This record gives sequence, C-alpha cells and structure tokens, in this order.
Amino acid sequence: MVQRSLAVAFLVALAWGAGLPPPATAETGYDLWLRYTPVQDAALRDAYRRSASSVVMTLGSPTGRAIADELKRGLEGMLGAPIRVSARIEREGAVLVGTPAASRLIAGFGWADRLERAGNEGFVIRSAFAEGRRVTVIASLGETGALHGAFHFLRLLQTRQPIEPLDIVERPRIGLRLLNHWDNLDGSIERGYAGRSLWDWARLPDVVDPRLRDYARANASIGINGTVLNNVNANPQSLTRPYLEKAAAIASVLRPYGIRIFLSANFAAPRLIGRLPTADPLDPRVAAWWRAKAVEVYGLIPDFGGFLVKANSEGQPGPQDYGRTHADGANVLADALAPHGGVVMWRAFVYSEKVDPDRVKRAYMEFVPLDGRFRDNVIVQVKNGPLDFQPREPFSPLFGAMPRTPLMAELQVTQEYLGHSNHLVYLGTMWEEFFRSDTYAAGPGSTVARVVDGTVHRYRRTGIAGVANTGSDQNWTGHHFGQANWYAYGRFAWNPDLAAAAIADEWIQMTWSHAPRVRETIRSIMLGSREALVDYSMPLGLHHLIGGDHYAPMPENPDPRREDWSAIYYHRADRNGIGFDRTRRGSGAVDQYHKPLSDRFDNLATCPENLLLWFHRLPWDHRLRSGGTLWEGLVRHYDRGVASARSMVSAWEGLRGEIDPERFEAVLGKLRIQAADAEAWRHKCLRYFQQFSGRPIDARRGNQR
Ligand code: GCW
Repeated sequence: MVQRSLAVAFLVALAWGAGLPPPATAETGYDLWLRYTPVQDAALRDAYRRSASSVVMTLGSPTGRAIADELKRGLEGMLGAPIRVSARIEREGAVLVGTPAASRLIAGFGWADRLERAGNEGFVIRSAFAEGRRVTVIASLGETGALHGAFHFLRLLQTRQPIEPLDIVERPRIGLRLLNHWDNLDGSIERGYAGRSLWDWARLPDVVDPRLRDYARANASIGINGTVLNNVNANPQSLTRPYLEKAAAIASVLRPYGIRIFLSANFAAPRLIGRLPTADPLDPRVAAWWRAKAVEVYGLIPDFGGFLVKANSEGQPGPQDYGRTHADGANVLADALAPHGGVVMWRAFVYSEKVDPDRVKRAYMEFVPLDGRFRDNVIVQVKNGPLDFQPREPFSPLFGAMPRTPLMAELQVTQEYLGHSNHLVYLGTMWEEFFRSDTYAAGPGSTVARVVDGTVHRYRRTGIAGVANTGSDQNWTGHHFGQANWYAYGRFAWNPDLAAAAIADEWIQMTWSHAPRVRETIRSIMLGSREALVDYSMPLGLHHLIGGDHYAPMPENPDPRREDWSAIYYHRADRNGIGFDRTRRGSGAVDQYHKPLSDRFDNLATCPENLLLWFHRLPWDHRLRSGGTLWEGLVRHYDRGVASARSMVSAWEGLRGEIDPERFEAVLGKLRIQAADAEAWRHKCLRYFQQFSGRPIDARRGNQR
C-alpha cells in the first residue's frame, strides 16, 4: 500500500516535471474546497515558492498548530515541495504568522492601525521585511484572526492570484456567524438530506469522530465562528448533564478553530427535566433554574456561546403558555447567561392563527410591539422571508422595523423547499438578492445587508445563522453542489456585500477546476440555477405549492391540519384568477414595509413581476409587463424552467473528461433527476391550474400534457 502510493507520487511528480496534468485520482468530494491541487503553471508555481517558501509560526497554542498544519498541507499540495515549519525566520520568502502579543517581530512592524481595523477575528496580510529577509506576514490581534488570515492566504493561491506584494486588511462585517444544525439526539436530521448527524451522541464523549476536525477546518476556512448543535425543535435532554458532557467534547475539537458551540433550548426544560411545576419565565424558581443551568453549562464549556430558542411556534412550548410575552421569555434566559457572556437567539418564526388571517403578517405583528423590550444580550433571529424559506420571497419586513432590537438573519442552506439534495441550486444569487434589498428603514440605501451588519440601526450585536446542509454523507452535503451553498453562506456571513458570481467563481476553482472553459460552464450553470428552479416550481411569486415532504409539487394540497400548511391557502386559484391579495385592498401586508417600497408592492404597475402573485390576486387574462396574459406567462415560466433544467444536463455532459469521473457521474445522475422533476413540476402545476383557467397549455405544440 505504502509502496503503491509512493509509486503514484513518483509518477505524479514525473508528469508534473513534464508539465503534464496530474492523473485523475478518485475524488469523493470529502475534501470540499480544501483540495489544494497542484499549481500547473510553472512560472506561477515558482513565484509562489519564492513567497511561500516556509512557515514561521509564532503561536504555540492549539490554534497555532492548526494554522501551521493547514499552511503546510495547503502549500505542499499546491507547490509540490516540502514546507518547513519553524519558530524563527530561516529562509527568504517565509510566511510569518502570529499576533503582536506573541511575536516581537509582528509587534515591531508598527501596524497598530491596520490590526485595530481588522479586530480579533480579522487579519492583516502584508509583504514586508523582517530580520533582513522578505516575508509575507499574516497577523491579527487574535489567534482566530490569524487562522482566518491563513485560510484567506491559501485561497489566494487556490484561486491562482498573485501573492507579491500583498497589503490586505479584512474584518468580518457580522459578529456571530453560525451554522444551525437541526440535528436530533437519535442521529436523524430534520430537513437534512445528506445522511445522519455528524454528532455521534451515543458514543460521545468517549469517542470523538476525527471527522469533526475536518468539519471545523471547513468552517474556519470561511470564517464561521459558531455552531448550534441541536434542532430548534429541541429535546430537553440536550440540557442534561450527560449531554452537556458530550457537547463539551465536541466543543474541544472546534475550539482551536475559533468555533464556539451553542445549544437550542427547550423553553419548558425547567419543567421537563428540572421537575419544577412550571416554566413561567416570571416565576423566581424558573429564573433560578436557568441561572443554575447556566453555571453548570459554563463549568463544562467555558466559552459556551448561548441558547437558541424556538418558542410558541409549531407546538413548541414558550412564554405565551403562561400569558407572558416573547420578551419575558427571552429575558429570563438572557439574565441567566449574562454573567457568563452568553447570548440568547430568540426566533421570530411564529405564526399564530389568532394574530391575523394572513400568515406572512404574523411575526411582524407579534415582534414589532416588543422592540426595545429585550435585554442587551438577546438577538431576535428572523428568517430571510416572512413565510418559510420559499424559492422566492420578498425579504421579511421585520428587517428595518426593529431599530432597538438586534436582529440576526436566518438563511436556510439545506434545500428544504428547493429540491433537497437532488437539485443543483446555487443559493448565492438568492442571498445576494436578499442582502441587496432596500428596506428604506433609514432612507434609500438601508439594505438588508446594512441592517444585519448593524449599520442602519447601530446594533451593538450582530449575527447571522445558516441552517446547515451537512451530514454523514462522504461528500458532506449529498449533492456535490450543495457544498457551494455551505461555502457561499460563510462568505456572505463574512461580508454580505460580496457578489454571488465572485463567490461561485472562487468555489469552482477550489472545488472543480481552473480551466477557463470548465469554470465558465459551471459558473453559468450555477448562476442560472436558482431562477431555473423558481421557473419550474413557483414562478411569478407563487409559493408553498408543496405537500408533506416539501419536495414534490402538490398545488392541490388541502392540508386539513391547518389551512396555512396547505397550498390552496396561498395560491387561491379559481375561475376568476390566482394569487394572494396582500395589497391595501387585501390583507394589507404591503404596509409592513417602509415607503416607498410599500407603495411599489401595492401598485400593480410597479410591483416586481417576480413577486406578482405574492402581493396580487389577478385574473387569468391580466396583461403582464413582460408580454402576454398571466396564464401565458405562467406557461412560459414553467417551460423556461424545464428547458433550463435540461440545458444544465447538456452543459454538464459537455464537461465529460474534464473533471474526475466519480464526481462527474454523481452530478450527472442528479441533474437528470432534476430535469425529470422539473418536467413533473411543470406538468402537475399547469394541469392543476388549467382546471381553473380553462386556457390551453400549449396550443402551438398541440401538447396538452
Ligand atoms: O420550515 C419549517 C420546517 C420545520 C422547521 C421549521 C422551523 C425546525 O418545515 O421542519 O422546524 O420551519 O424553522 O422551525
């Protein structure tokens, strides 16, 4: 085995020397975007070798070792030469890493301003001279910042950019950059489509899966700094001593990578595991229970991040069970965590039927009156849209409506309503649309990005959460392209003003190939994929056309349990037309937005066509601005979606031989499923709506399917 791999290595080296591409090796996708493939261009490789000849590590901590390991792994992979790690500068072109506190050399550069700007988690990367030698310095006030800087530096090489001279200062725009795992204690994952949970609760804390280190590396490489381990539909057992010990074992693997852990808390825990008769947040026994629990948690996990809570939502317990408000509920937990520096992330995903007949208005109506009534260490966590992670929604009107309460955005990386792990849908473009939406909260330019990063309302805390798409599958995310969404989430969390196309291009180079044709083909597949999905599933502002598994089309879904779990409640199709009237003549939801946006949504002439049926109910013969009647437009969108899904298959087929066969075939198989699903969506939805519209689906083709 050893001999065989030596022989392979020798052949690779030979091929390399001859300037040939390396032989294709089996790729599982396990390495994600951290593949560190050899630099083929000899001139570029030599330039890299001159400016990244060795690593000088001035941090003796576990984080320092993690950084040194990563730089060594990355540089050796890309440059094909052994990389020495030392504590002192021994060679020209060394990469010098550390903090001013740990390194007299770094302190001596006089970069206080830059370091201050970068903060503890950001970094400075600069070409400089030290001890008479040329060096590249990766420095930060904090060790985590140095780690992020090392990954950034590696990314420059991974995307084949020049590294001499460098003068970079980066600081994350958002404070808490978290993944939320909807993982259950039995190993299943709610809305997870990539295998089982990564946390092996049954064997923890004694056995800690070495894979968790790779999970930490991947997250640190994109700047994620926290992870909520368990489902928001929280099993109270996760707060018991044995589970806290297990969580502590996970925390110790993630800690060197700058990742803190958080837990979802079941609001009724004082009753369910604490044997109190109540969980009333205003009962002193309940407050004392949470205080004692916090002391216990911090005794085991000193850097514990805090609690995430889903309360009075979809059957979860909450303060309203006792006639109290969401603020009362959040504050009792916040008071318990405050002495330890923890936060409470209180979810605004609530939609009680008692509040308003229009489900999308409810969270706003419950939360806006509570603005300013939460403790300093509470952040209210709001899904990107007012409904529930649909293929297209307007942004939630809560963004921009709570100036005195920090709001964090919740994005869904896992594709609950977007084809699970079968469909290739790059979510970067969807998130870009979200972040760039103007809330007008403080006049034009008050984008969602600037609300979430705290600039619009001067929030003292900022955060963002992504519902993870990871699992035990070898490639982590089920679909190889699901990795792009994990990656893009982290990059946007670092800087919500990044461009989706640029993020895609980085990821493609790191994950697939540097060849221009491959890059361009994959980029165009990715950038068109979200609109393709919207077209073949829920175009023109339609939403929630699904049934129980949230995968297959089910526009007829009459869910008897609650009308707002059905599909017909949302599309309201009948002989007269289709759509949900949320204008001032209808539910009035438009007025939860600031002017002039509310007017724009209200007015048929100015409402964006891609949100038309979200805000308006219209007759089938309504003339669209894009041409033709509403019915014809619907048909056109569904047709276009199917055509796009098919062309993704052929575009990908055109890459045969240019990417490794394992991943090529895996993606191809899924693209075929996607194209067939797109067809099924079109067929089912158009046939269903046709019963009401009574108009032909395609007169020209004579095809009434
Ligand atoms: O989207 C819905 C999901 C539920 C989820 C809920 C939530 C965790 O269908 O599975 O529960 O949202 O976000 O709380």
